[in-house]
Amino acid sequence: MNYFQLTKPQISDYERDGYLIVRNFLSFPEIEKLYGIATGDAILSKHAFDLNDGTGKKTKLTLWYNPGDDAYGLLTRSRRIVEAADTLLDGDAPVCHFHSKLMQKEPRVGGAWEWHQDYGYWYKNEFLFPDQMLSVMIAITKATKENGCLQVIGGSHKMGRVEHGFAGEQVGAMQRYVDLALKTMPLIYVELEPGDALFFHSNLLHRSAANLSATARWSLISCYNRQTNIGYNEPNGSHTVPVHVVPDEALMEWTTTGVQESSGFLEKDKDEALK
Ligand SMILES: O=C(O)CCC(=O)C(=O)O
Repeated sequence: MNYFQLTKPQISDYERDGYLIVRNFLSFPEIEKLYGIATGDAILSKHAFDLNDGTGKKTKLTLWYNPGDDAYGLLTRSRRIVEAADTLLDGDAPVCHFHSKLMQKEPRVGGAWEWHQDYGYWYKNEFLFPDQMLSVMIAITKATKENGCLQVIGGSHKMGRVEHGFAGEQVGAMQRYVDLALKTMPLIYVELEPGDALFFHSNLLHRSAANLSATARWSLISCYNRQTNIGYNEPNGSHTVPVHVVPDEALMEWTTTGVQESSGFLEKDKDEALK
């Protein structure tokens, strides 16, 4: 397996744009294995919940805090992701995993995500340093305009945190600032092939439209944080536990399964802060 490392131009692109797309981050056999496990994963389905968007359409996801030895955990903990996060995050404390979400945007019903910054949510959890938090989205299926791929406003992470209010069961950025950002910076549709990765800053404005197509859009989003960036109002301690890194080969070579009950799932009714 090739040793993956971000290049200097990739790092500069991330700093300038607040996001970075890495094509073929996972090989075809890796994504095939992950997709096979995810689609037959009874524990994943058991802990999935629906989130209403502003129009009452539902989007389904499963969220957990502790990455284990299951297929998703081995990817989330793989050297290539953790080292890339370490390169892109501000500071030098160990990299921790905050949480992962398996997004299951089903055909014709998968609801929209309103314009927001992840730090719009995480600020409410009283994290102080947005530059020490980022997310990595791995496309498990193709993500296209038609099936509601992620949209981002390039460079919007440089605006700092925008005020957020509620939009359906989600949190949405103040429309006036979204409109101004759209007038000033480019809107990008992040179309991905299975196995592509998107790294994005916690203050990058992003959203996605409903999936009105006939194909599902599934992705894994893992969020990382520096150990010294404490979420004073975040009950789960995962975000200060350094990631136990595994070799990139683990996903293919280790015996693995679907997500485990010990992963620490978010149950929607118990917690109003969804991320
Ligand atoms: O997967 C999507 O469509 C949007 C997800 C998102 O915006 C988020 O998790 O912050």
